[in-house]
Parts: sequence; C-alpha cells; structure tokens
Amino acid sequence: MVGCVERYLLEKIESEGTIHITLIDPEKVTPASASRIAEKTRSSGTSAIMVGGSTFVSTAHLNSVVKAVKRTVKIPVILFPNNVTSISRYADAIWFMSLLNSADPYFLIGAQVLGAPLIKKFGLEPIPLGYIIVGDGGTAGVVGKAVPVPYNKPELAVAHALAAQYLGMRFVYLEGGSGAKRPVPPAMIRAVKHYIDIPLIVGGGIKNRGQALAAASAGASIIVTGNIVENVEAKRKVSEIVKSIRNFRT
Ligand code: 1GP
Repeated sequence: MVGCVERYLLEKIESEGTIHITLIDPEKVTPASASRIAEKTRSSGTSAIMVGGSTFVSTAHLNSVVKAVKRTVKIPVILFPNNVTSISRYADAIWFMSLLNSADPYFLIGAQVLGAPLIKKFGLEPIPLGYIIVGDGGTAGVVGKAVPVPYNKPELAVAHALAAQYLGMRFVYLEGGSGAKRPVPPAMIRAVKHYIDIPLIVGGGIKNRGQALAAASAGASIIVTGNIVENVEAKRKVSEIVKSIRNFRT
C-alpha cells in the first residue's frame, strides 16, 4: 500500500521533475545543527530530509536529531537505516531497504525481519527500496559487506535494479558511497533507467550542480546529497542543484 510520504514523493517527481533530498548523518550533527541544515536546505527547495549514516549512532541521539528536524521543517523526514538501531519512532517514513549486493544475508533480509515489528509498532511508513552499492563502495560497502558493482559494469547495475523491481520494490538507489571521489557515472544511470519503470535515486559524491545535472539528465528521479549540506555554503549549493535539476522528466 502506498502511504502519504511515498505519494508525496511521486507527485513531486511528476509535477516538478527530478527532486533533491537532503541527507543528514546523525553521527556528524547535534540536534541544533541538524535543525539548521534542515531549515537551510528546505528554504533552498529540498523536498525531504533523510536521516541516517553508515556507522554507529545511539537510538537516543537519533531520536533527538529526528525530533529537532521535525520541529523545524514540515517536509517529510525519512529514515535511511543501516541497522535496526536506526529506527526512530519520531520520523514519518523509513526506506525499507535491502542491500541487494551484500554477501551477508543479514543486510538482505535479517535486519528487515528484526526491524519490521518495530516499524509497525511505531506507525512508520515503510517505503520498499532496492539499495545497490556501486563504485568503490565507501563505508557503506564495508559495513554492509557489499560486493560493489564496478562503475564500468552498468549491465550488472541493470541486473540488480531489474531484480529489485521484479521483487516488488518501488524505488531503486544507486549508491556511490558518501564522499565518493567520483559520483555514479551518467552511463550507469542511463543504462539502469532505460530498463526499470520505478523511480531511480542516485547519491554519493555529488558536490555541485554540474554533477547533479548530469545525474538528472541521465535519468535520476531523486538526487541525494549529504556531505555538501554540512558545508557553510549548503544553502547556495542546494539551491543551485534544485534549480538545475528541476523540470527533468524521468
Ligand atoms: C550517501 O548517497 C549519499 O549515502 C550521499 O552521499 O554524502 O557524498 O553526498 P554524499
């Protein structure tokens, strides 16, 4: 069943073209700095706030960060979990994600089984997502025991993305790794987009409007940026990205 956050994202993509989502890593912020990031990026036109990172954070701190963001902005807050400790009752929704190229069943279905009852209990909206780590994989690749898809093997990314769609997942995320030196190549995005019918999310290493524009024109429906929103120039950078990707129909 499609919930209200998912419907909001789909309608935004339909009406505005490619959209931007801000990623806040709870490990790198205080509740106060998370609020500032959320406010700045919201006023620059970001469509939602994702909260999550690849490493260790206490659920208590995560709750404080999510609550602070919720108090500050009205746009949806979507959890981006790396484990069951990343589930906060104060968010609106959660990417219910499976790391499709993990070699460890825990990241394919184990954590999801442990987390599902909590999601139900907290009334969070789960949004099914196939998560694929590409390129050098970064910290997410190490933590998730991924076998990353090399950038020069777009056909393997296509195969993973199609499998996600055929399993009933409603979004696919090509993850280049936070802080990646090179973002996901447009050729890989284009190849995946050509074969799938569900929205494609791209993130990892996108630092400027040129890179965001390249991803949007190759077929990304959602661009996620994390590192640049921690920067003092976040407001300007996100605003430039939002303006440049708007109106790309994917
Ligand atoms: C990481 O794709 C996201 O999960 C965002 O990456 O921090 O490099 O923007 P950056």
